[in-house]
Order: sequence, then structure tokens, then C-alpha cells
Amino acid sequence: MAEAVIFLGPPGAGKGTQAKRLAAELGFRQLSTGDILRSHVARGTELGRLAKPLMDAGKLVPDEIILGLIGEELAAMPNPRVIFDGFPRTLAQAEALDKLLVQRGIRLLGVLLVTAPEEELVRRLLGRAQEEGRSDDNEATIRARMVEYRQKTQPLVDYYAKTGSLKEINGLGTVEEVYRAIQEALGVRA
Ligand code: B4P
Repeated sequence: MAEAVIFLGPPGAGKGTQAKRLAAELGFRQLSTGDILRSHVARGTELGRLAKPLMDAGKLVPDEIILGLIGEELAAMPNPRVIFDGFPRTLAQAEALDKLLVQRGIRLLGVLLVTAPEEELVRRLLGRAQEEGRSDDNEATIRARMVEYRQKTQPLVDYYAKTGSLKEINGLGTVEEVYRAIQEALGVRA
């Protein structure tokens, strides 16, 4: 059966970390728009050249580009079982995804909102900068990403709360503790 889970939350909350593990456990495909964009940047594609300055400035990439990427990925899956990691990030993306889910008969298992206090998020992302050297993990860009999150992504919390699919996860514990809260919220294992 075609099924999907959405990970929502501010930068550094643990979306990518948890989505990877959940995808492996459920046998789902992790679809991270951030990873897809970074792969375009690394390969120097036209899309990558367009996205890089926006990502380095902490800005969101335009909806039509993101929707094109997601549309392509889903079109290539006959029976999608997907963890959306970092998508949708705007109301326009959420509305377009709703249509895609209906068209493809994909059941939404839940929208996991992972949150933590901003200072902890900044601390984690600066820590990752030391290890991975991602060009958007510097303090100025991180603050800009937080502003984008509050302005453009936070409205999705209400959007999904109204549909009854929102599950709030405290992202402040260890990776293991957060993962257990996610399993419980989805009812995938005690
Ligand atoms: P993303 O790649 O989605 O980056 P992110 O929000 O920082 O989240 P990420 O998943 O990487 O971090 P995580 O919290 O797991 O986006 C990057 C950029 O791409 C955006 O700014 C935007 O420009 C663009 N973009 C992507 N999707 C888009 C869309 N749909 N529309 C428009 N633009 C889009 O982890 C962070 C750190 O915390 C890691 O070092 C991790 O190890 C650590 N960590 C995780 N859990 C922890 C825990 N419990 N305790 C301690 N540390 C923890």
C-alpha cells in the first residue's frame, strides 16, 4: 500500500537524522529535498547553480523547483512508500502535496513536528559545521533559516493540526529518545 510520513520542524531539530532511521526501519524511501538540492549543487547542474546562492543565504528555493523535483521522484515510484524530509516547507508546497497524495492514492500516516529551543538548534548546526562543513551551517545563515522557518513553514503547523494528522515530538532528548517518541506517535513499535 502506498504510504507517506512527513517530517516538519525547524533547521537542526533532527528531521534528517530521524527520517533516515525511520525510513530504514519501515523500508520506506527517505526523500530529503535538502539532500536532492545539495546533490545538484555538488554536480554543478543548472538547478544547483540556481539553488546554491539561496541556500547559502538561508532562503527557501522557489516552490516550482521543489515541486518539480518531488513530482519527478514520485513519478518514478510505482507504489510510493515515502518519508518526506524537509518537504513541504510552504503552504503552496503543502497544498500541492495534498493533491499528489490523492492522485496517487497515498495514505498519510502522520506529520511529525519535531521541535527544540532555538539556542539548541543553533548549537547543533554549528556542531555539524565542524564535522561536515555544510556551507549553510554558519551563524548568519542559520539565523536566516530560522526566520524563513518562522515566516513560511510554521503556518504548516496549523494547516496539519486542522487535518488531525499532526504529531508533536519533543526533539530535545537524545537521538534514541526522540526516535522512540516517533515510533510511539506512529504506533510502529512500542
Ligand atoms: P535541509 O537539508 O532540510 O536542512 P535542515 O533544515 O538543517 O535539517 P536537517 O535535516 O539537515 O538537520 P537535522 O535537523 O537532522 O535544508 C537545507 C536548505 O535546503 C534549506 O535552508 C533550503 O534553502 C533548501 N530546501 C530544502 N527543502 C526545501 C523545500 N522543501 N523548499 C524550499 N527550500 C528547501 O540535524 C541537524 C544537526 O543536529 C545534525 O548535526 C545532527 O547530527 C544533530 N542532531 C539531530 N538530532 C539530535 C539530537 N537528538 N541531539 C543532538 N544532536 C542532534
